[in-house]
Amino acid sequence: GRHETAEATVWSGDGKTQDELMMKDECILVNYMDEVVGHNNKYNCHKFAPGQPRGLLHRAFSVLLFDSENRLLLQQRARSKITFPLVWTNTCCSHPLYGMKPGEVDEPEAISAGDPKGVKAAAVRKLGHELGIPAASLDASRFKFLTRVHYWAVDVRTHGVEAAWGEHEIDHILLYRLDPGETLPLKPNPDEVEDTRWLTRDELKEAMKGSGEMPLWSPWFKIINERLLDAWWQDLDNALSTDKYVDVSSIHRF
Ligand code: DMA
Ligand code: MN
Repeated sequence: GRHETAEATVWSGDGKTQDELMMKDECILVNYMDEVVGHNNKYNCHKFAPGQPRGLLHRAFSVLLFDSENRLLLQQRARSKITFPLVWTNTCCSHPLYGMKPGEVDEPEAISAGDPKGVKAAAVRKLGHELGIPAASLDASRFKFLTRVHYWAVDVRTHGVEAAWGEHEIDHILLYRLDPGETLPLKPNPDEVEDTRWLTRDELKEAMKGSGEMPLWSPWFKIINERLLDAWWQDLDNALSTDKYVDVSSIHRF
């Protein structure tokens, strides 16, 4: 099948369905200080149900990939995603996982040093799995860890009496900028990504009004965009450094 083609070596989903990934992927459970307190599968972490009305707080990451003209790569999540299908969002969102080699569980010291290598390794892994970007074309040390965002959100489309799907995460924001003339090969994995677009700041503002062909947006990207990203992007547009936004100690709670 699809997973035995050459592309599959880039996508590397191991032939697993979204349901199987929900049971197999072990997310990292954290407390409000983003300290590791355990692990549990993606299914349990994202199930909003009596006894755990906001799921289980876990660690996540959001990649913002910009080209040298300061356009941001957006993705529309695949229709087969169990959580938040078909919504538009930032380049790549996922979770560092427990039990991976190389390891993806960062200790507080790595985060306060501004170099969470586990999260960066997970970002390389998922840029391959979701967008078909070969690991060899990425340099993990070029991810700029900016800050952390703590939020929860429910997918209202799945809101049932017994349970719903949602997110409750401390999200590590990673910025990656391409150099002038640098491009990355993209081959979106249809099990993960429905569509992609490179948008300027103004184009994104227009698109997020929701009246055009990109009507649905993820709750976390709406939060990140409104509260933080717009300021970062303004400085990218003005060729000012985003270094001043590196904040390894705060956890922004929205
Ligand atoms: C979860 O993303 C992470 C954030 C920041 C919402 P996801 O549901 O796309 O993760 P995955 O594709 O790895 O299941
Ligand atoms: Mn999550």
